[in-house]
Amino acid sequence: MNVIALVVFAQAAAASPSSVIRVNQLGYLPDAPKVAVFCSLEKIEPRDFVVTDASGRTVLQRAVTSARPFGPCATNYRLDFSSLKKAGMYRISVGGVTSPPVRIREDAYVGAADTLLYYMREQRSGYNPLFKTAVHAHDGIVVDDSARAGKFVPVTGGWADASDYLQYVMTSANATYVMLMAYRDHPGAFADQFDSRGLAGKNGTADILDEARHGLEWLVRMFPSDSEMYNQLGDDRDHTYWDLPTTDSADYGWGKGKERALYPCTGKPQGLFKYKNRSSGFASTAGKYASTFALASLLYGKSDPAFASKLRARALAAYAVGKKFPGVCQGAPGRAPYFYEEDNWTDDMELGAAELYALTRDRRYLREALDYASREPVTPWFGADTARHYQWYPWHNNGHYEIWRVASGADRKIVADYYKRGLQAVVRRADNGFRIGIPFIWCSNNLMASFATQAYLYRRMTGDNQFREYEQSAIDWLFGTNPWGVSMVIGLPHDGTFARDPHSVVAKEMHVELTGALLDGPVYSSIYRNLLGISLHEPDEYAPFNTGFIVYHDDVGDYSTNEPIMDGTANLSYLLAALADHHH
Ligand SMILES: [Ca+2]
Ligand SMILES: [Ca+2]
Repeated sequence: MNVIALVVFAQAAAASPSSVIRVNQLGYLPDAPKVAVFCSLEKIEPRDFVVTDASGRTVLQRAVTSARPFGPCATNYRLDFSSLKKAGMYRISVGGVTSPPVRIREDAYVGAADTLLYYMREQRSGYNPLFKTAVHAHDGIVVDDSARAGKFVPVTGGWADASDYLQYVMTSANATYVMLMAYRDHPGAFADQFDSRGLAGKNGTADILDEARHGLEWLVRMFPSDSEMYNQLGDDRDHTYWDLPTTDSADYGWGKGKERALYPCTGKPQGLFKYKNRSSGFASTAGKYASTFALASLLYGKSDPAFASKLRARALAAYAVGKKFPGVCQGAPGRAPYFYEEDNWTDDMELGAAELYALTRDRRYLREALDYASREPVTPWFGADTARHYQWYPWHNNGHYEIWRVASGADRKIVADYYKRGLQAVVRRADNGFRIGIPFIWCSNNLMASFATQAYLYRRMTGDNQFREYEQSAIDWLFGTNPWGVSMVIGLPHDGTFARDPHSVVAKEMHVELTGALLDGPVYSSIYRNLLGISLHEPDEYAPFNTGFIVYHDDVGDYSTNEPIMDGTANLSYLLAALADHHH
């Protein structure tokens, strides 16, 4: 750090207030729980808080609710203004501190799920509407499989996974699945303002279906025959150069910028260099193909029967592969020790079986779905302190909800209780002022979104509101009720406080705002300190709030907390669509 930077750093620190009120910047639904959080770096004891309306009139005065300190907040109070239901713009004041604008609006979430799609379109491989040209158009060449190594397979398409350009069926199938599910349950939440290539202009199809179809077509290419199931495109040789997708010069052994390496599922540990994964079968990937294709086949039955018929056949074939080869097909490491370490597969087969039952009405699939569900009732990170990278994935198990949709009586109660057990395990850890009980491992925002989604699904399935405050706290956290006061989705809301320096070469070199991107989110400070090759490029504007057990940096150099993530962004689409559609 040079001397000038040190001076700027000192000034920024001196100017930072030591007490703040954090709010959900996107806004509060009139009938939802409404809580702001007061955080002070010092020990202080305010008594009442007041809410004033746009004309400055006091509309509510209440006692603060004390809470256990959390992270940098030595003093934490919850400011519960749930009784205020009238739409409007307000401010909250306590102890000489005033909040950012507080919005109460029926339509607080309208359009929010569509905003996520800006980032999805920006991440496209094949034709990319930001660059207005095809990117990564030559994929790919099979590696790591003695029978087919060296074979070219046309698999251009899909989405770059994050700010690197690797592509995974694991994350892409889940992203596609969740977008289809969001459209099925909340079609009214989505608009039609873009065409199938992602360019501005209506095409008669909801934009979320345009995006899901972009994913589906890539997934069909990645599972071209019953004996060829591909899992990953590219590896961390991608990280050698920090360049744009249009000029990606990664070299997979046959020249810079040529075809990328294509990894099949093999059922055996994989890794071309020093590190190996722990792959043991096909089912984690096969189950995801099956569920995504089966749900899509149902949705396209009327509008595109030929495509629906093809998807049905691929869904049945994928599920059969998963049955034959139980176990996980993990991400393949390259030269670094980081890879997607998915250790569970019964969740994926459960979801596949549930969707195949919905599609075929063959009761064998429902029985198998229930059997798989009983083998992992609770997604194991719920209630845990830590987990390996993407060890329990998807972050929440949509299979329980999908069984509930098609099952009856006692079976519906069984799967609702599975969700309840997971929610209880997180809530037991959430006695702090932010009511947050997730572990702050890498990609904590995905855990936050999935906890809220599971709580929402449980509430919808049972009418039981006992987790409602925690569901809302997780949503609020994502939109600014966190120690840093930062919305974790870029551009939501457009006048809010959100990341200006995400870890992204596209944002940096193209000078574009990555609207709609969900960031990785805060991590344990112990994780941040131990990551390889990580450093901040500028003074940390949030330094006073990075003194606790978790950290977040709005800095292009922090790939652990400030990198946008494709699957997390898509995963959030269901929850935001449901919140936009909250009367139904
Ligand atoms: Ca459209
Ligand atoms: Ca899994």
